[in-house]
Formats: sequence, C-alpha cells, structure tokens
Amino acid sequence: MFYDEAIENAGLKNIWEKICCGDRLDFDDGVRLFLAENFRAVGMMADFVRKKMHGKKTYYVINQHINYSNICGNGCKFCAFGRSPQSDLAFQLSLEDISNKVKERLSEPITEIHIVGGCNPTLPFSFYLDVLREVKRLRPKVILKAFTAVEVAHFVRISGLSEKEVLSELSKAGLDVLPGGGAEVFSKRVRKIVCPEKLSGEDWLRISRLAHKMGIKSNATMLFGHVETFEERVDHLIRLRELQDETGGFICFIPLAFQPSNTSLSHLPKVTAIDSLKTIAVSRLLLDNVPHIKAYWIMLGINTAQVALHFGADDLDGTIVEEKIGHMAGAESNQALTRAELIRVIEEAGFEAVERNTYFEVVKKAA
Ligand code: V47
Repeated sequence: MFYDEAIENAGLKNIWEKICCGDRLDFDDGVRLFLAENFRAVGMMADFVRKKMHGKKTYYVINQHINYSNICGNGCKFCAFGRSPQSDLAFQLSLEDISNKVKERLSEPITEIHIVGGCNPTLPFSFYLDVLREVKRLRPKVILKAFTAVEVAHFVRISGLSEKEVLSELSKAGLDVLPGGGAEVFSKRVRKIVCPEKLSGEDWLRISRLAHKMGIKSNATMLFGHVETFEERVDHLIRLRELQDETGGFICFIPLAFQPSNTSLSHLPKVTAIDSLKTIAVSRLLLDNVPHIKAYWIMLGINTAQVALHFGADDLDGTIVEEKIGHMAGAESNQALTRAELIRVIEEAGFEAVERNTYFEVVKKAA
C-alpha cells in the first residue's frame, strides 16, 4: 500500500503500526512526529484517523462572535487585542450595544454565539450575568459559548465567589459551553515569557475539570508558533488528553497559529503552512480521545484551513462575523464567511459539508 511505503520511508513505521492497532502514542512519538522531515507522511496518518472517525464529513457552524471589551490587565505578549483602560483604542460594549448586535442578526439562522473579552477590572460580575440573560432572552434557542477559563478566574477575583459558585451562576444565567481560549501553552517556562500575569496552565486545567464535572462542556486551544518547543507542544497535548480521559468534557481542540503583527512578539516570523498542517496532524494523532479538531480559518487563512481537512481536521468553525483577536494581530483572512462559501470550501476539498451546533449535533436544515 502506498501509505505504508511513504510512512516507512519517513522512518515512522512503528508509529504507524501503533495507529493501525489503535494503540496510544506517547510523548516521544509526538516529538518524533513534529521532527519528521516528511510532513506528508504525518498528514497521511492523521487523515487515516480522521477518516476512521468522521469519514468524509466536515463540520461548520452558523455563529456570531461578540467581543465585549478589549480592556485587559493581563498584558500578554502575543496579544494585539488587549488595551489598558487609558488607551485611545480601548472599548467597552454596554449591555445595550451587545443587545443590538444580537438583534441586528436575529433573522439569520445562528445556532451559536461566542462571547469573550479581556479581563476588564472596571466591570462587576453582574454585568456578565446580565449579558448572558439578555442574549438568551433575545435568542432563547441559541447555544451560548462564552467566557474562557481565564475570564472565569477573573470573575472569581472580582466577585469573591468560589470557582464552583461562579460557574454555577454563569450556568444559571444561560451559559452553555466554555470556549477553549487562554490555554496558550501550559509550560511554566513559556507562560513566564509570553503571559506571566495570566492564570497558570494548572489553573486553566483545574477550571476546565470543574466545569466538566458540573456538566459544562468546553473546548481547548493551543497557541503555537512563538517561543515554545516541540516538546512543550507535546506536553500541552498530553495534559489535555489526560484531563479528557478523566472527564470526557472537551468537545473540540483548536490549534491557534500565532499572528505576530502589532504584538510585543512582532519580530517573530509568521507560522508557515507546513508547521500549521503538521501541528493539526500531530494533534489529531495524539488527542485520540477528543472527538473534533478545528482548522480555525481565521488564524490559518482559508486556503491552509482547506488543506488541513486532509491533515486531520474535521471542522472549520463557522461564519463568525466581526473577528477581532486574530485580525488585530494581522490575520489576513476575511472577517466573515457565508454558509455558501464554507460549503464551497469544504466540497472543493472533497468532503461532505455538515452544519452542526456547538455540541456537534447535526443541524436539520429547513427544506
Ligand atoms: O485565548 C491571542 C489566542 C484565543 C493571538 O472555543 C491569538 O470554539 C493567534 O480561543 N495570534 C482566542 N492567536 C480565540 C479562541 C477561539 C477561537 C475560535 C473558537 C474557539 C472555540 C476559541 O486567541 C486567545 C489566545 O489563545 N490569541 N492573540 C495572536 N496574536
């Protein structure tokens, strides 16, 4: 078989044998995959696993992103979005602004609203609960994917409540799922360089664990292509896999390609397509217990995201509209795609486009 020969020539035969037997890959396998010169051989293995799990299905969601504020005290070096409260470019949406953003798109078949922002020291916890209640009032059926573990930790600080109480209040106000942001790379060394003020990797994992145990599912991300080593990427993936073994609460994993423009790390080169494709493939191969791998077209660009569907990814995220975090850091992709554009990109790549909701339940289309 062509697969066997290409993979054997790439020196990856024993990893391929493990994959074919359904055996779990270990840390060293992960590092070897990143170091492999033949990225196509790594991609073939990931494609094999992806096809076994999802066949020709590629998912997308009709969603809306709302960034409520860029005011943030964390000052992460990779971020072009956050601003101090004094900055001319600082913004803070009022409850009415957010309400209007939802109202403007009420006629669209949106199934997910993704709400995130900076850790704004001036807003009370009640604001976030009001946001959830208001959005659910306007769109009762929408799935609210809001506030990362970083924001949850911030709400704990400003409210004086415990993590469990904060999550419980958010859930009562309408929160359904936590988005995967803020995980960055769990390594202490990396966080000390790129986000020393942010919650630790252990804190991120603990809040995710707690959410899962309370019945709140979540996503997970990894921000790659800055100061981290391949070993640190593999460590990140294995720590996510361990938590997933324990809780089963992660729906989807999203490798985020670092966009350097307008950040304190703007001297770093842009992530290449090869590195992005390899990272997606290694993620698919190591995260054998996470059902979905997202090729987030905002950060990858739509062309690389399309190819990523052959490298282990089975999801493209969605229509989005008004993305700020990646675009302020120089992402060259569009701000939005229509459903027709997403379907075209998926079908042209040889896959079957399936509309999903946040939980990856298939959305029945109106006839
Ligand atoms: O947490 C910040 C990352 C994340 C940059 O859960 C950057 O479905 C690249 O988490 N270059 C926010 N990345 C985005 C995110 C996300 C997106 C789409 C779907 C989901 C989901 C989650 O973006 C941040 C941070 O890790 N980020 N700055 C940058 N310059």
